Amino acid sequence: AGRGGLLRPQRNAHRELLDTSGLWRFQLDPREEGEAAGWSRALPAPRPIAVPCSWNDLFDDAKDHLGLAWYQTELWVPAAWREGRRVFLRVGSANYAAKVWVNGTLVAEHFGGHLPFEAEVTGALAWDRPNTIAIAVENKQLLGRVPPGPGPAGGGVAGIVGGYPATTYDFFPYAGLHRPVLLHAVPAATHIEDVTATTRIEGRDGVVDVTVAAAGGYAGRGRVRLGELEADLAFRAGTAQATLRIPSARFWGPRDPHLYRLDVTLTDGQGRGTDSYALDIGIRTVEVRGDRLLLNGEPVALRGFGKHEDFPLHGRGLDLAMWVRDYELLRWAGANSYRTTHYPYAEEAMELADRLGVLVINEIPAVGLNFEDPEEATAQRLDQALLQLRELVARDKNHPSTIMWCVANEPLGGPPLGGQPVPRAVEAGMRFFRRLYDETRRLDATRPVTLVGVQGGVLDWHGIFDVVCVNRYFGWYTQPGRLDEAARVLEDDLDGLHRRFGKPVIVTEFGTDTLPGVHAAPPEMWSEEYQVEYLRRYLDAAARRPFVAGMHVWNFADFKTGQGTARAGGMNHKGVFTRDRRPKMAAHFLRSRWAGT
Ligand code: GCB
Repeated sequence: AGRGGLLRPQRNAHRELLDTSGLWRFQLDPREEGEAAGWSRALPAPRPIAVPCSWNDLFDDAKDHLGLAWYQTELWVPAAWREGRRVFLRVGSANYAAKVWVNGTLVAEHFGGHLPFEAEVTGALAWDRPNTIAIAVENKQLLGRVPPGPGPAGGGVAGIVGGYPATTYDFFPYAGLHRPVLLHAVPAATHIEDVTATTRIEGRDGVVDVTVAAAGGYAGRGRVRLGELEADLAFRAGTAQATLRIPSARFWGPRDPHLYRLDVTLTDGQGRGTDSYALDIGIRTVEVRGDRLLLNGEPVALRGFGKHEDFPLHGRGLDLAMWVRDYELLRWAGANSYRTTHYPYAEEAMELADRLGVLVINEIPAVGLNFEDPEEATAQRLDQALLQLRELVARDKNHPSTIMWCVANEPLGGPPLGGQPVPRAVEAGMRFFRRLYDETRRLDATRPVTLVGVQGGVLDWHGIFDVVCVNRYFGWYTQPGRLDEAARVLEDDLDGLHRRFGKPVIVTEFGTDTLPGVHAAPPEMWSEEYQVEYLRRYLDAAARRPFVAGMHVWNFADFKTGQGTARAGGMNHKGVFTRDRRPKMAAHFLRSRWAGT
């Protein structure tokens, strides 16, 4: 709780948790009259809505509504929380901007659609009646936001985006309360605000460095336990550190995603616990050495996908069944990795990745950046990007599955697909990305940082980062229908990137729109055969190049987009699974390649 971090709330002997998920009341506010009219206390004409869930697929009149809308619920807070407790309200994700009221008192305001925020509400609560929680959310596509709305330069890749609703990116701008809203209570005297666990490998030993932050400048004692091991914590000005060494440790990785339970406890003068927090950690290292990406000191090759949080009706709302199925399908296909394209995913998804040994490139929502847009917009975006980066690292720093941070997807510094870069835009991007790179490393020096580049885009920016990630569509957007030629262009391109940067290269996107059931021999675009032959050529090219540290197919599954001429049925069809997770031929092909079956 509080400034220290974004620890996921948990229930234990000292902590309480109340999940408000369920049916809330809902009302669109297209004229933005609700705040002045007191809608934070009661909605004049509400209808029921599910939380968490996007609002767009639930009501016809809300489908393309990206303006203001109100959520409201009422609940009793347990009387036991009244004494000796501080109570916080935590919103898992409100896409994009949100204001939160408790019993008519404004308690929080937040920008950014995919990361949690919380506010202390102790003083705002009532104990003799139900409490009213109201959250106003809007997802306006504005120039200074991250992701930005369409600017004068258009933003995004013309012809693919720019449909309806207009966005700078190629996915539907789902809006609403996408993750659970929680109330949680911690001890009032002091409580654990943050825990940071970093791990090292020394010979066969695993070394865990733990930093704990406790509220109110806590200067007392505590302890940290890891299995049989235990260390004392002596707090000064609210922080304490300890190091634990596990002899002959089990190192976390896809083959053995072993997690150790780390228990942190604050203690009183008699050594009795006053607060505690438990964390499952994996002991592993990630490192770039020359042109190799190393996991636990060994070269690793990522096999997997770009994804979306996207499912019929739920939209981007947390769907645990979808996540469990998706991880099962990743395993089925023999994948070991994915990227959180193009925004941070649910904490539950990160927890599953830890447990199942899946390697995650964790990305902030910086998609659709165009450095030809006005300088003022770029300055606002930098602030938003930094904020989201800080929140993401605070939320996910302890997940062993997060092996890399990604600060942007396909920024433009000139026309895409091979146009001439615009020097002023290239320089603006250089300053922007250097700042993001430095800030990421300052927040977390234990993980490589990357940027995902667009085909034909600005190459200079990659020089700043630890790993060169590129999206490539030779054989689709260029060289259409000409797979052999596309493969030659790809190979030259990869070798050029290697010569220039000498770093590991990951092809973070490559794919073709594929309509299930459409067949063609010889393969033609949009057919299942074409997708297979395209993927085969890309994987073959990578297999011959040890500096290629990963191949992420675009996309895991078909996903909803805006309406436009390039997206039949309002969908991007580059999935190897359909939107309802049925395999196309390409899924079977990948399974035979990656899982060897
Ligand atoms: C890209 C974008 C992704 C799009 C994809 C496509 O490069 O990163 O968001 O969906 O291309 O299919 O055009």
